[in-house]
Amino acid sequence: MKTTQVEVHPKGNHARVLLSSVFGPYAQDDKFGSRSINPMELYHNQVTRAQGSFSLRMFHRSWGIMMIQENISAPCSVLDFPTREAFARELTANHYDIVGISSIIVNVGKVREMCRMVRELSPDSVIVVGGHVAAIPGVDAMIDADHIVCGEGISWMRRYLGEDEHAPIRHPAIVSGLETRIMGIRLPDRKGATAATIIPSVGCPMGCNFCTTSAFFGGKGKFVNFYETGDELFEVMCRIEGELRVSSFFVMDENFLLHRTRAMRLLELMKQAGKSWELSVFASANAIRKYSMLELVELGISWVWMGLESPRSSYSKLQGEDSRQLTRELREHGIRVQGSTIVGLEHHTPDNIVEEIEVAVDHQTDFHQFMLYTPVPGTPLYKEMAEQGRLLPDVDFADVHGQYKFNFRHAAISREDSKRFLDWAFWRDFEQNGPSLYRMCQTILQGWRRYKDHPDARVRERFGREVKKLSSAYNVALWVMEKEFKKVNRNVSERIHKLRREVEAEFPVAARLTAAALGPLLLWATRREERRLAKGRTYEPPTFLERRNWVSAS
Ligand code: B12
Ligand code: SF4
Repeated sequence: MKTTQVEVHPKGNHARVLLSSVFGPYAQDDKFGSRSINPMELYHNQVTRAQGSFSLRMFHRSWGIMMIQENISAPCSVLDFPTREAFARELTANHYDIVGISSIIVNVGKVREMCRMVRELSPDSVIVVGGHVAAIPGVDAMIDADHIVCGEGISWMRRYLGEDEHAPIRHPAIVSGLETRIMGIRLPDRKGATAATIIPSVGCPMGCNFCTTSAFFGGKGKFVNFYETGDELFEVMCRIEGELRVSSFFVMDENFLLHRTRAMRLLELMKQAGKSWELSVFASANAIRKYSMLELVELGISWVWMGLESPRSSYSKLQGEDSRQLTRELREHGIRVQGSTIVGLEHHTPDNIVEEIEVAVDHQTDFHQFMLYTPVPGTPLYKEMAEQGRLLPDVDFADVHGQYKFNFRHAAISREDSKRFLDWAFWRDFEQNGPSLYRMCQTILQGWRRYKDHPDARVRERFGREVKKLSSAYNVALWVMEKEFKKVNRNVSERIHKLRREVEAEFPVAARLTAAALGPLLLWATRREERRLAKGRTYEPPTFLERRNWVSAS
């Protein structure tokens, strides 16, 4: 049953808890809802998927269950990315009073199977299902769970275990990405080399009608803040900086810059303590415009994920901003931009959609996510479409993720064409603008040139760190991209050549030497990767099993 308030578990915080994500493998078609086009990856799934061997490949842990584990005092295991066998093994090797399963909507078939397995292998366990899957209308009839939790899970689990739900949130030290691969090379998972993930809040008060995260955590005007103030956030970041030896943070907050007071206080503290941090953030255009470029740079904003939508759409977050101008400006200040464009909005037609995609591509962002306009269960848009009788029957939830085909009847575009336009958007962006890695190199160089002599040592240090990569490994990559891209678009290849020359003019010795020494090797690795991908090579994340408060469990 869907629950908000429940009785405390009879064993209170002595209950043993298993928290698991859904099982893999993911990047294959199977009866549980895995899909080859839906790998457990961010970039290759929805951003760089048309970029072949230049696509950025990496995995991200399931942060929701890591957050819950860190904030309960019960003995608790987190099992992340298990196989079905590993899940079965854990259920039988240990007795669990509570089995929590975390899932998003596409994976509801896996949740069903996992509930079945728990009933069979650990019949005394209480099954709790949380995450976005809980938003499916009638989900209780689809899965055999005891509790289905909508919304924020830390407070729910604390209540269920009889703990103080209002206690301060402890933030786990999370390495943001793992097993990064690009151009056929797997980068070493060195401590400190990858950003740490910080989650200041969940939800977003903007309440766009299609937005699933906003709807799930309360909708328009609502969200759940884990850290209200810049002081709290600074303290968490300092601790994690030390634990993971990082200076770079992936800030997982739907609209970080919207909370200006908190961000400006964070900046003040960073300045006082001389912190030269890099922050990757999600932010809407109107929130970005609340800051001067210098403020953004001083705050260490080095990557922004920004919704571009359509020049004709009615979403208030853009408010007539010239998002092309904003993108250009951000990049000129060394801030990488990841644009996000929705394909198949209500006003799109076969006649205007190509032009709208061209406008999106013309933003020349570093990265570009394209997504189909998708009514997702739990959102106002889904309700509206259901009321209008426009949801297509018989679309498997495993295919409702915005990277395949429409799940609703569009006024002007057919289901089949939705996929064609989406695929074309990814291709067009790649073909016109080149590999994202090349575009990032452009942004890094612009930032370095502008800020290398900046009076604030924190700023100089940050751009210095970034440009170090450009003068070595990235310049090797430029050499390879220039060669390989001739086959795709000669014009872009020439632009890459020009950039490489500029980099080599700035760093004549290091950049030239590394390109000459390592270029042929990287070219070989890139071509080998291209062949592997053509043969259907996919990547899967490793399984993690982590226990907390475990000793006291006996
Ligand atoms: C990191 C991430 C990923 C990672 C992997 C995550 C993982 N290990 O599963 C990657 C990049 C691989 C990924 C892939 C995909 N993702 Co994703 N992803 C995210 C992202 C950016 C952050 C998730 C997160 O950690 N949030 C912060 C934590 C704290 O929040 P949370 O996970 O929701 O958890 C809270 C509650 O939900 C609840 N809860 C969660 N689990 C449980 C379990 C129990 C027992 C309980 C009680 C409570 C509970 O408590 C938590 C704390 O409050 C979200 C966007 C977002 N802002 O959340 C999208 C998001 C979850 N992804 C989404 C989608 C659609 C996908 C993809 C299909 C790609 C795509 N086409 O968009 C693929 C699916 C891959 C697959 N095969 O399953 C959608 C889900 C939509 C939906 N309604 O189901 C989201 C919301 C993005 C969006 N706005 O559309 N994703
Ligand atoms: S601004 Fe972005 S995160 Fe916020 S509601 Fe709109 S789409 Fe969702």
